Amino acid sequence: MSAEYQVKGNIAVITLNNPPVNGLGHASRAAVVEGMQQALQDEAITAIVITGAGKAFSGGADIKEFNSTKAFAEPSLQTVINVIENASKPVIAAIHSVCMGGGLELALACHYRVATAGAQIALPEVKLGILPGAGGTQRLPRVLGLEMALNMIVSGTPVVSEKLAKTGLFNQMLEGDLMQGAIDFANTVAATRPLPRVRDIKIDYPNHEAFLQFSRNTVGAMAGPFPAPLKCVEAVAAAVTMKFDDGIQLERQLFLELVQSTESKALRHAFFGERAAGKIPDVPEDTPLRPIKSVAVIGAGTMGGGIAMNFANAGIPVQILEMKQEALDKGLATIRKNYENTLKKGKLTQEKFEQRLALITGTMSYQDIAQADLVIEAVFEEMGVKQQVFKKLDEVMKPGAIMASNTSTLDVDMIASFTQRPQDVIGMHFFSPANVMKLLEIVRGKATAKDVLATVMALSKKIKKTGVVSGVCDGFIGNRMIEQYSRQAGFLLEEGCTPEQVDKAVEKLGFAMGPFRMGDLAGNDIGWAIRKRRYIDKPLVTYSKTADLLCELGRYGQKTGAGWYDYKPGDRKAYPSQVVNDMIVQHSADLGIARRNISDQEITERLIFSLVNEGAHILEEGIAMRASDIDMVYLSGYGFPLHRGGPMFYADTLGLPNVIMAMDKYAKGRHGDAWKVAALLAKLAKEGKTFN
Ligand code: T1G
Repeated sequence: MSAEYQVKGNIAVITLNNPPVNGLGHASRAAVVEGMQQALQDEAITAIVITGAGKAFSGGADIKEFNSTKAFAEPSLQTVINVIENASKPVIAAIHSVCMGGGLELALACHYRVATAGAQIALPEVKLGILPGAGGTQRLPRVLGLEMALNMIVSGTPVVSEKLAKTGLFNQMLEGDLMQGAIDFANTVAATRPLPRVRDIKIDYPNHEAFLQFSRNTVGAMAGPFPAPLKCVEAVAAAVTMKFDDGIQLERQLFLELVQSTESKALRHAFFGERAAGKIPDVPEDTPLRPIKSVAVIGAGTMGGGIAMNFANAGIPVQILEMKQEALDKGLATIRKNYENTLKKGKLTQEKFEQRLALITGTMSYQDIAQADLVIEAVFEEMGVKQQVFKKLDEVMKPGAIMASNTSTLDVDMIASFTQRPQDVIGMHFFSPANVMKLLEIVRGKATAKDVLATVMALSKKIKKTGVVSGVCDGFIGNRMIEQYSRQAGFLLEEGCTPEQVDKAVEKLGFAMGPFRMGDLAGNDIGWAIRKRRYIDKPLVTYSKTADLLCELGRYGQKTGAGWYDYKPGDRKAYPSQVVNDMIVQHSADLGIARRNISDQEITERLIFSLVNEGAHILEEGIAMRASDIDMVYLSGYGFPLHRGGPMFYADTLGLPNVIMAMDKYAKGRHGDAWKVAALLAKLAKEGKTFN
């Protein structure tokens, strides 16, 4: 049963009980209606209290049901709401902890609402690409006023209950025991008639048109590819321009349009994907964690400094070990500057600024970090250097210390073999800038202990990262896939494209930055070093030479003032470069390639499907545990457009047979070997299935 019915004196109490957040799934909805009917038929009952068990009043409709018919199976949420609002006895919502989405809409249908402080109140549907679909856009403005309600609905941002204490949302803020307070309140209103209904509140907003037009303009400007925010404005507008029932009808129509949209399905996929990534099937959720009370970072460069900031931001003391005083001083100065910039922007209080700086110290002695619970090396990306570091760590670190490498591609098993305790070694691959990018690839070595893995996964949440587990392979998940993407980008240049054409094509798809602008930002010399290693390790894998020719010209990107594009001092804008375009045309001639016009569709298919195919290989090899993990890597670490849901989800929406048809076409062209369809992709397509 996912709602319990109790009687306390003359008060009926219906308690939602559908852990973890009392999602209003079909069983809960049916139980509430059953409880309401029982209370209304029982003459001894004078009032009804509805509340939630555990850590929430209710987190809203059960999003898991949206892709099935259960979400709308009777009793629908609308039916539950009508039963409550039209009840002949007063219904009181007793709110605590979390009251969101459909949970808040259910509370708004009650005649009264009481709450304890600290409850998160929100209509966050817009974050899932939908809008409140059970009356929230019509009732919330009636208790909060048009502006506050519209801000909450368009942003989806929670407001803590005490901040709403003086609004029409709550009849009373309770201290002490919520249930007792609610029952006492219920007894005081049991005889009150007529029953106050939110829908009967009149909204007096004379110049609402001007406000709504302003809202349309501002919301439209920031909504990007997502249709939901503007539809939220239209639904809320109905609260002041239409009769209540007409407004409800419009809200329902807009909700149904949005819930079927690809954008919303992508956002719901990302919501669950982020949570699924934290689950490791063979590591029990109650695995005891190793306490992480102090951290050490080796290397005070860009990565080391950024990594250290994550822990200071989470209130964990962190020591940075650097062997050269000058490098250490420079690294600490950069961290201070980063925090000063945040302080200047008003995104950090002076107190937090000082706290965080105080948590970061520097040292040049390995002995000083020996007692750290976790040490992360962020030294030069070369196995010999890693070997020296890990041998030293093995000597000095206390027993049980977790030793992590921030390597972006190297073999974590080999790194672990440099120590006598491979079970304590793991990969923690941060993405630059490490204090900003959400993605953390957690690389599980063959010997990595389960409690080490569980500890680092839990720590990723504490430092506000999206932790995704990867097995050991060259490039793990993200960089292994981006290699194929980069190969295709280079081949496209040789066959007829300019860097700008390729970038514009994927940016039109929604990427923040195409491959060539990204290379100029990150530094083209980084890819150059990796390719030099791969020419030796994998001589059969072909690459375009254009990127090497570019680096031989010293055009490493923004840091050298020139890359695939030209740059002007103090100006980060990328200007197409005649020098580069001439180099590319000459290279095509040297290869005897007749350059041709290439469509944006071919560009985006070759770039994205190369990611999808490599992702399928990664899945079938067990490097990634699930397709949504791969999507989370690309959404949180590589700027894949959120409204497309990640490469694997995007392929699902196109239909895998269509992906294979396109790949077969490209397999007939140059470097056709790059288009060998992964067995898993072929199997899923043949069976009419999807990755997710
Ligand atoms: N439906 C189904 N499962 C949900 C859920 C929901 N609404 N909310 C959370 N979960 C699961 C989540 O997947 C995870 O599962 C577990 O609960 C803990 O979540 C008609 C249509 C409520 C603030 O958008 O913001 O109502 O991984 O890790 O950090 O207008 O969850 O353990 O198996 O996030 O304590 C609107 C979304 C729905 C709220 C709790 N509501 N949820 O945060 O835990 S649409 C939302 C959250 C709707 C109506 C419309 C947060 C939370 P698992 P968690 P948390």
